[in-house]
This record gives sequence, C-alpha cells and structure tokens, in this order.
Amino acid sequence: APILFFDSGVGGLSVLQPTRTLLPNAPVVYVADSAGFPYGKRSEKEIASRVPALLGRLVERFRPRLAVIACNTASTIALEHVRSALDLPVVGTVPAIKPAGERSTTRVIGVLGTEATVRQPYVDDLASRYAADCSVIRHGSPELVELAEAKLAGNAVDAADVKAAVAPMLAHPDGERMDVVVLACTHFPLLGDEMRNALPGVATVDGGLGIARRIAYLTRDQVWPTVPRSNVAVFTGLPPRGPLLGTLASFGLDEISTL
Ligand code: DGN
Repeated sequence: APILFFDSGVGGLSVLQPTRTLLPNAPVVYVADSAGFPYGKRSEKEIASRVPALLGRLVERFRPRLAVIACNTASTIALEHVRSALDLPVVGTVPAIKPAGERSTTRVIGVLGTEATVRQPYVDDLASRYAADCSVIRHGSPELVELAEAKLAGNAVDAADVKAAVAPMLAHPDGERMDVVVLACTHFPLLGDEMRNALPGVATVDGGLGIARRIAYLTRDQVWPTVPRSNVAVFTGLPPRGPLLGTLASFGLDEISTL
C-alpha cells in the first residue's frame, strides 16, 4: 500500500523529497489539487470541506497505508476534519516554530506562509508554546507560491521577485534582528537558493525532514519493495505538461493520472 501525499500544487514535493531519502522504495501517490489551487485564497470553510471530501475519494481509489497532508494551509485548517473522516493514519504539516524558537539567538523569528496559514490561531498557540519570548513576524505571501510553481514548471525565477515578496518581513520594526524564518508553506523550500539570497544571514527552517521521520516511524513495520516501482502523480485539474513532467519524474513520479 502506498504513502499518499496531498497538496494544492507542487509544494508537497518538499515533503516527498526527504521521505524518499529515508524510504527510497516506498510506493508513493502524490496528489496536487490543481483544480483547487491556490488554497491561500480560499475560505476556511471551503478548505475544511474540500480537503476531507477529496481525500475520501483518493483513499477509496488508492487504498494508501498512510496519508500526508503536505500543505500547511490544509493542515492548520482541515487536519482534524480529515482525521475524523478517514480510517487511516494522517500526518499533517505544522509550521516549524519549535525548531525556530530553539535556534534563534536574537529572539526575533519570522513565520512565512500563505495568508490563510499565518492568521490561524494554531500559529499563535505554537508561538506561545515554543517561542514565547520571541517577537514573531508573520507574513503571508501568495507570490512565493506562484514563484515556486513557476520554478518547478521550468521557468526562471527572478531573484528580485523573491526579494520583494519577503521585503515586508524585513521592513518590520524588529526585521533587522530576525535571524530565523519558518517556511510555513511547503512550496517555499522549493525556492531554496532564491530564498537564501533574499534573506541573507537568516536561517530557514521547515518541517520536511521531521515529517519524513514521522512517516518512517509510523510505517516501521512495513516491508517495502526491494526495487523502486513506478509512482503516480494525480492532478485534480488540468494534467501537467511541459518541463513539469520532467520535474515530477525527478521526484520519482513517472506516471500521471487525473481525478
Ligand atoms: N503548499 C501550501 C501550503 O503549504 O500552505 C499552500 C499553497 C497554496 O495553495 N497557496
């Protein structure tokens, strides 16, 4: 039985990647809800009903061992709805505020996600639990989501656009002292170098490796195939074309399907 990854787009590939490093032969179904993309602009009500309904259909079709909501927006809003609707283990994506709090020496951290994620009370809870003495600069950026999608579709990303997208954080009264930024959207680690260049001297943290370890732990009894098999990418809207197909193949997703 495969591990099912779910995101609105290609962001979940930043969670799939470390998982494939730990479990290279685990069969994978990667789902991009391209018909619903982007989630950052949708209402909480929409996400809370759309995500469990879609996952229900996907579970019926692919019978996964485990489902991973590789999207912070969907996780912070819909994780509990999904867990109560499905009868299988569900792993969510939580903004990596805890490691950021452990790492910051200036006690100024940033939380960079979608507009929907950064305003979730869940983020306040994590901040008061793990970074209570920190100034927390929140910023929601739909632009960075689009830039990550463009990059993986084979388009050049303009460094100036990434800089402009993070500029409001740096312009915050405490911005100059910010030394760690939580990439609280799974699309953002995919902007690797561009992101580091836009935030010089600032460390970034994300949940990818932690989630991969959690998946490995939850599937520790599973005997995986000894050789990799083909893995499928499912798109709910228009199927991917052009260079995106090569990107998906580089993540081991060599079969394309639609829902
Ligand atoms: N990748 C998603 C996240 O982690 O929040 C959201 C992307 C989007 O649909 N805006």
